[in-house]
Amino acid sequence: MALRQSKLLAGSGFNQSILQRNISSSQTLFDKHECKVLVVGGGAGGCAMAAKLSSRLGRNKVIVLDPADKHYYQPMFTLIGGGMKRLEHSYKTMEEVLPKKAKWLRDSAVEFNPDSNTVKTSSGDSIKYDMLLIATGLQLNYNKIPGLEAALAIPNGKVCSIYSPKYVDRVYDCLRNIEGGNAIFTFPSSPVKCPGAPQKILYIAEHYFRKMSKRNQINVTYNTALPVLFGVKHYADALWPIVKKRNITVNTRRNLIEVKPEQDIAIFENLDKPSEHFEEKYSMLHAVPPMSAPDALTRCKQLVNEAGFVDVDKSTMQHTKYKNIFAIGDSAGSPNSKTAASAAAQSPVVYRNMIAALNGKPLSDVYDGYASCPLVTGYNSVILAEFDYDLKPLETFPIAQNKERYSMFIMKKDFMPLLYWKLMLTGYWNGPALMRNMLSVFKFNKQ
Ligand code: UQ1
Repeated sequence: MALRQSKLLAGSGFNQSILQRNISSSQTLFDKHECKVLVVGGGAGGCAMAAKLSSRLGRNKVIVLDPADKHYYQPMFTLIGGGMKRLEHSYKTMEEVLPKKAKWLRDSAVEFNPDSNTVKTSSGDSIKYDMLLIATGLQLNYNKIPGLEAALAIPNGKVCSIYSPKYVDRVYDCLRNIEGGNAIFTFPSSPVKCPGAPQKILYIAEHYFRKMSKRNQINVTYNTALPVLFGVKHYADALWPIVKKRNITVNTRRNLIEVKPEQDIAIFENLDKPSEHFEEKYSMLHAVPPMSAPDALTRCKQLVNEAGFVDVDKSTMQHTKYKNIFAIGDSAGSPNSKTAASAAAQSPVVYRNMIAALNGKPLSDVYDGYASCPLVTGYNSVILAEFDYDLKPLETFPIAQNKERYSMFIMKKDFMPLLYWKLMLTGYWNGPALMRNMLSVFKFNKQ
């Protein structure tokens, strides 16, 4: 609104600098921007790629489109839920993290027009690009579960969620407040970012209850829409004995469909027999929302696959139809697990392939589907799962990573945030492939 007003003032000659700005763009109410590369989304993937691309292409050749004022380090949210970190440790301002050589437009994409190489923003501006990188991430659809938003709005309530900065502080409150009864943890029937996270908070909570000597009064249940505990057998085989030993009830194919906050009841459906519903009374409910690519993206049918994610070649990350469009991170339709580590491993591939495409050269770089998930299993242990498109372990360290380890917990808690802020967002971290190759000389040691 303020922007629109100042444009009108400029038209009547009040403000010299705004006048110049308008002349340099257009004489209409809406700006027309042009750039070599447009990056939609300034999250982990978008920010890292903007750093790489703007350093190569020079000042103001790259535009980053993102309406947010804060950039959250989301892998910290499970630790915040467990009271190990604070929300204010998890973010920096967008201005601090976006590369100085790129131009930041604080606005959101509402319309993708890949046939005319333009993106329209919510304030009516249009951006014309030579190359487009889609890095929007996922949209959290808490509203898709009746009663859930109402339950999450109750002050000091029993329902919480690590997935949003709006709700993450409620998680530790719930852990502290529960005295007895059912603590229920969910995993939805949709693609999710960091599919290990719903389980990490389960293990942290269970450990917390033991530490506070209230575990005997609390039944701990994990209701997952998936048919498995974890998609990679090597790690699922390590996790099943942990849930058994810790007396956690795991129900697979069980999907949260409604919350009744007045009665503290959660309703689940059996995905193998949808007419079968279960009403479960909770003393605490950790809800993971269904997720999708953002609406602006899914509305553009030419860009997305059947699941609504950007239809890219899984090796090159280039759009299957539009050769000047690439995707990185959670909005990409490549069939990898959606984690920050995946975006890190995709970044050198996307970068080199985008530069090749800009120069009219064939694409030569290939993403192997690498994803990693530090499965936090309590207040001092992590199983570091790392795997590729074939769901085969692709591990960095010359130790058995399917065991709970304190060293990996320290890496997750103290080392990863530093690596993220200092190396990933600045475009220097390309995932652990180089480290893995160097450490592979010690692999004879591995059980
Ligand atoms: C990683 O690259 C990454 O992205 C920056 C994470 O997210 C924060 C991770 O959690 C992990 C484990 C990796 C992989 C890095 C190593 C050193 C194995």
